[in-house]
Amino acid sequence: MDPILFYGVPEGCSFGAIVALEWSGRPYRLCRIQMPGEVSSPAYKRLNPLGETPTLMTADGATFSQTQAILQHIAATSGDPRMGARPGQPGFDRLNEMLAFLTTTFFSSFSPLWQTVEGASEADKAVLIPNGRRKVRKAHAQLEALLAGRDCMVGDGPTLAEAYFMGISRWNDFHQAIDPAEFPAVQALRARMEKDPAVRFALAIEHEEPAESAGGFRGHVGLEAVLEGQRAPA
Ligand SMILES: N[C@@H](CCC(=O)N[C@@H](CS)C(=O)NCC(=O)O)C(=O)O
Repeated sequence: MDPILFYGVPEGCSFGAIVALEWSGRPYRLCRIQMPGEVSSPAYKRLNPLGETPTLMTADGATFSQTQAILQHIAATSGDPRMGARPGQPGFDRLNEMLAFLTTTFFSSFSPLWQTVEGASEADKAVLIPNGRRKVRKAHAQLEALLAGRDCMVGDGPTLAEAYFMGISRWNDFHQAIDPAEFPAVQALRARMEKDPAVRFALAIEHEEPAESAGGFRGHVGLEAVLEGQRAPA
């Protein structure tokens, strides 16, 4: 069985895992999960009790969540250099440093701003918006510092870190928390990565537009079909 990535739309943080799967060169399928709604349904929670995307179902039918774990699983099944360094190789600690920064600080800096579109009262918005903008600004300033003197986050890159970064950094387009020109290294990295065929593929998939895979994508599968398959006798 091909591994299946359950990715959230619209604008989900699963984006980086789609890019990584494209880079991996290995066969995979995708399952589209609507947020909010389907992501917290009892059906989806049979695969991921947290009610979040992404979730990966591996070739042997096991499921797990957390982007960092999913990215490292994809890396372990691929020899593509864009997966980044392996344990003991130069760049491994830097890759983990960047992935941890992006999946914690950078990701969560947008949380107050997302709360404002999830039914917050006007009084709550008055607190959440300035707090969110401050956090997004600080996270961008920290990423700018981490990129000082570099074109990529790790070595000559790009790596899994850039794949994940691309899914999160576009959230500023929606929230307009910062002017990207204030952080030129971050802006330049994003502009370079926008040309990457796997990034273009992931965007097309999210927007349900014609998407050209590097070869590994074997099509979409529905959530019900996956759950039916789990029920079927071996
Ligand atoms: N720590 C998780 C966070 C996953 C997460 O928050 N996913 C969001 C989409 S970006 C989600 O599924 N949200 C659904 C909801 O809040 O209803 C990871 O890194 O994978």
